[in-house]
Amino acid sequence: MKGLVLKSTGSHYKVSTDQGVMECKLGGRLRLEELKHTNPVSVGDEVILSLEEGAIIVDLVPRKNYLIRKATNLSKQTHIVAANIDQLIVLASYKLPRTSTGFIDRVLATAEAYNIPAAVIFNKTDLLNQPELEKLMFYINVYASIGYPCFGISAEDPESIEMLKLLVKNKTNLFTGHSGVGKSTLANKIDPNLHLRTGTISDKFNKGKHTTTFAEMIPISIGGYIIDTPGIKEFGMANMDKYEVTHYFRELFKLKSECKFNNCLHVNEPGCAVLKALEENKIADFRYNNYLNILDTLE
Ligand SMILES: Nc1nc2c(ncn2[C@@H]2O[C@H](COP(=O)(O)OP(=O)(O)O)[C@@H](O)[C@H]2O)c(=O)[nH]1
Ligand SMILES: [Mg+2]
Ligand SMILES: [Zn+2]
Repeated sequence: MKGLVLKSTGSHYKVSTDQGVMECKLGGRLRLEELKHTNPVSVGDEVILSLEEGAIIVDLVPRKNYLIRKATNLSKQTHIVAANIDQLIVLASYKLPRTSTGFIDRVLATAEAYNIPAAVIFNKTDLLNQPELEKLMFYINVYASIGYPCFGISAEDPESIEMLKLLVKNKTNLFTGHSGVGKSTLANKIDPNLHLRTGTISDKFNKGKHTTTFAEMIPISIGGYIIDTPGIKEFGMANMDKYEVTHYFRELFKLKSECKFNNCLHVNEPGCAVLKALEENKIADFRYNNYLNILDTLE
């Protein structure tokens, strides 16, 4: 029998099947994988169940994609955040709290690296005055021109919620973003039956803790799922090769073949098409600076 993993607590898995939701355990062969990953099976995984001796997950359907992070600072193990994600939604806000473009671009680059389509949504636009709205529009235009669905919304605005519903409907959506940007509030607006806890107290409590916090995949009434993930801070680009990073900034990748040297890092090389485009204002300074910052962390 096939099933879809909605939640894992480490030893037990909540699996949705034709016969309803079941509590399952992991079969022996899959448990061997625990050497590599703290959780060999994650939310979003399609699994094969055996019901002979209790409900046991005996196999895993190959994943379309998955997102990992390092389990702890010390261990070599990785933690699978979620699998088979249709869309990663970076929830940001211009103010209260301010989301840096550095954060947004790291998440977008990670999404590119893991083959996950991404969108950038700026919440809390109701808090902005005219000059702030104009600055936000600048960022929105940049992301939209690169090809990311991107718009500003406000949780109390019905039209905003309709736009958000269109974006998430019938997809498995991973919501990510700093604590306090409105992830839970918006999920509750998308599906008022959810009653997720809002406010930042519980999130603050989790901050800085390295114990594994598990994401949960929540079915929504309009079709599809929302995965609200903690632990976004650790979204790793740690193992990335410096030369790889260009591939994960779409607008840089497009220019790469025009650079004089094919191992160009676009820092100060002669004949660099990226530096030329930067000078001609064809790519955004902030995106380029965020690219350089990622390179720095890899050196
Ligand atoms: N002004 C304003 N406040 C919002 C908006 N969306 C959420 N909030 C508030 O921001 C706080 C954090 O929201 P929450 O959903 O818990 O954020 P999460 O940590 O990302 O899940 C709560 O007090 C919400 O009421 C919005 O669009 N505008
Ligand atoms: Mg929340
Ligand atoms: Zn170059």
